[in-house]
Amino acid sequence: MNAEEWVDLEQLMFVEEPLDPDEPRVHPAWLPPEAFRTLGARRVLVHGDGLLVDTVLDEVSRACARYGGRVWHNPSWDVDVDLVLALRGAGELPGPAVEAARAGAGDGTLGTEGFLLTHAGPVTVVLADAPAGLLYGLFHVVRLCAAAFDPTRPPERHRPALRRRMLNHWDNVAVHPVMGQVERGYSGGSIFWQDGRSRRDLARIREYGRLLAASGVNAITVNNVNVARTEALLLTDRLGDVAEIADVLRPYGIRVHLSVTFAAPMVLGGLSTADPLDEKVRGWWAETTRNVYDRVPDFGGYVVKADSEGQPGPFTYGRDHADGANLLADALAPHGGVVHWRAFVYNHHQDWRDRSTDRARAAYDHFAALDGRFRINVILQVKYGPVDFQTREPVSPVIAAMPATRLAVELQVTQEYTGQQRHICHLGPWWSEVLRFAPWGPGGRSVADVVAGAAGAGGGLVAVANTGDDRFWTGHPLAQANLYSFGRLAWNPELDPTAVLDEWMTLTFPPSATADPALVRRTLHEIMDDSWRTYERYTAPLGVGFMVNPDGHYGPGVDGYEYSRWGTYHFADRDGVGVDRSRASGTGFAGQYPPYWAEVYETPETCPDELLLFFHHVPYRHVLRSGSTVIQHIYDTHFAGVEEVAAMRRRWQTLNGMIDPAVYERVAERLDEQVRSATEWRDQINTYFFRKSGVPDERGRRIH
Ligand code: GCV
Repeated sequence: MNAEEWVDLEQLMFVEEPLDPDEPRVHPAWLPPEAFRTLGARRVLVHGDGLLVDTVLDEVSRACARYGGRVWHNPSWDVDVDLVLALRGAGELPGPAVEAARAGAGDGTLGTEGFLLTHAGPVTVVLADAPAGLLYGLFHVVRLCAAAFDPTRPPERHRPALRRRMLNHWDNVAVHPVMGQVERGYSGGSIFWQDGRSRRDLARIREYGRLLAASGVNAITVNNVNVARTEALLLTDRLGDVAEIADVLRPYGIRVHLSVTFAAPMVLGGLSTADPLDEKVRGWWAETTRNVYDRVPDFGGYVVKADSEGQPGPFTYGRDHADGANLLADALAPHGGVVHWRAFVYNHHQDWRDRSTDRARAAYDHFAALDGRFRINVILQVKYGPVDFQTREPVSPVIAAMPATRLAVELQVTQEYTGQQRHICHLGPWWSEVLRFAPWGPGGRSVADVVAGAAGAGGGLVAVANTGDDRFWTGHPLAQANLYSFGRLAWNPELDPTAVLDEWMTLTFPPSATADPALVRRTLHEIMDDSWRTYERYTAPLGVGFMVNPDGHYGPGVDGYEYSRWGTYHFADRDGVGVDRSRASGTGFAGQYPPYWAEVYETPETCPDELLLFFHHVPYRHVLRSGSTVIQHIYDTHFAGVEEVAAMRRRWQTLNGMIDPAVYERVAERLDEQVRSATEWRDQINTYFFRKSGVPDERGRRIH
């Protein structure tokens, strides 16, 4: 390839001049025009009508205009085509779709979001029963590239395992004095709000909706779960701003939800109470919710953080969380909405001297006894671990404890505790581990099964978003892969996270626009596949968690939380480290699990190494199941982690000149910071434990 061709390809890959002058100049993430080349060169027939069918038509038309294909919409005559995208039940189907249906492949309902990909002779056929299915089918064709047009490819039927696949934005409308525009946001400002008002950058929001739909996300909240006064107004006076966002996201099958404050009847309605059993309060919520649906007919519902970290809730009135959640559920029920009630409730004014109180126990202690009391349209939203989005935690015991409640699991795509998008930390493997975990023991139902629920009636999967107004959406360009992986795993939790990463790479760095696709792919895999475990190696060891700088949660602060009120301690002394959460001698947290895991976690001998210090306080010379001692493991993993990050940086440098220079530079800068920060982590952790234990490194490496 000569230099001139390369420049052309580079422009195709990274569109600096959008087709539409109103479109924002941002990185196209996993939907660069080049990813549509195969589709866009084909003759395509779109059959059906409706808002989302128009979206399909628009996507296909743009691709065909760019790459020389042709598109027909509901033609009344026979046309020769390569691809048919057809809605069943929308009048007489085009010939190839009839043929595909006759072949039997089209039997059975595809649901509101499913689709079938099949072939009728040389023609590729996508069938769906509802417009959203057609849109997902289209993005599947894009993902598959040429493979979608292989007539020998067996028919594929796709339906999402989880009905609800939601992103929560912790975006503030007004800039918070401590948390800023986006709480725990590492990608610039909010795409929705700026300095107290709506940004009204609808082109950017539309582009976001498109990316989310292509990953499988179908719901979103647009404001922080910590709801301050300005944000509270989104429910009433500023509802127009919410309606505007909903209008833009609707063509991509994404429903808007709102985070609301439990105190809204007082803050907004001027009532003297927010007591969930008070008739005036109930009336206020019913009327307010009716108004919301008048403006946003497909409004999704409310997300609530109550009696948690200072947010108001039902405890003030001597009521419990079921009373609180049911109040909102009753207001939403006539309109088909749901309330996501968060289970992240704990005492954030703990006395560090008190070793009997255990923050890990809190969600189960608050909620397990309420099982069966929640309305059908309440979804209890449970963080994946019992503490707070750590790099490693056991799966929350709440997930197995509430068979009569709809549960959603909450993940954190924004990398609050996993390197804040300055570090490469591909989280797909971690989420996959969580989703595949079998809370009742190996071979039993998985976490994914629980959140899918019977006949799809579960609560689904939720994640805190990592996006902002940054040019690359996610600050670190490679953090886009986490957002993409979340959507794909929410669609199908059984997907192999490395295969999902591969999909993301193919779309984001299309082989047809990449100088050496094999090198790029291999290098990205080498850098990203194991990056979560690398991050784990150089940060808090063996599941003990935290050890972060309390001021912003970035970088090491081994004792940063040790004498604080937050309930996140490691209890390191000269003899050992870790939290005794056993039933026999500790806080009893291990006993919150069903018998299989309660037994496994109960003793240091049976507890998996990676969670040892989460469950047990052990001497430094305790021998792990791996054969190493705890102290030697700490030294070895911290030295290894930094070496791995240095290797990541060297590998990245081999891509210089191979990919979009802006992506290259941004990642290169952040890798410099990752090497610096990982080194700091290594030195502080190793030095801390060397000084506490007095045990030298067996290999005599430098510890300060
Ligand atoms: C939105 C953690 C974060 C908080 C966040 C909270 C939550 O504690 O540090 O910023 O608040 O989780 O999930 O509600």
